[in-house]
Amino acid sequence: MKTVYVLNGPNLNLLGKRQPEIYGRETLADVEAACRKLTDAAGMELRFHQSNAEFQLIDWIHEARETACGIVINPAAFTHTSVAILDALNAFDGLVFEVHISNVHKRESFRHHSYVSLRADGVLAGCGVQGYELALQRLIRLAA
Ligand code: DHK
Repeated sequence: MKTVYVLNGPNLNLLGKRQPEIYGRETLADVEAACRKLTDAAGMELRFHQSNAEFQLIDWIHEARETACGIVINPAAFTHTSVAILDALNAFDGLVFEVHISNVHKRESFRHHSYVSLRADGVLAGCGVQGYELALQRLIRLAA
């Protein structure tokens, strides 16, 4: 059975409560349920995680090296700062899709640059939490 990781960075544990005018009212549990529907239907295993700690996200990416065919990642604020997450993703051989709930290009200029985009096979921004499903659908199609 193929395994897929969906990783979420800092503050996404507050999804649904934090700035709903930007990030919407759906929770991370709603996102996980939607992702699980897709991986179940594809006969894949889903490992869905969130952390506020950079090292934890890196450790999950390292774990994925051994086990997974792809990673969907919303690195949240680490998108714009973390060379360490980019380096970890560069050490991963499978598919990588980067998701942003909001359209980061419509927001402050410090959100326009992404280290992770240097590695990502695809980037989804501004599709709300549906971006996770769109990314996962693409990953599943490519990995099948
Ligand atoms: C989420 C965050 O927490 C921000 O730091 C990013 C991203 C955008 C999102 O749109 O999902 O800048």
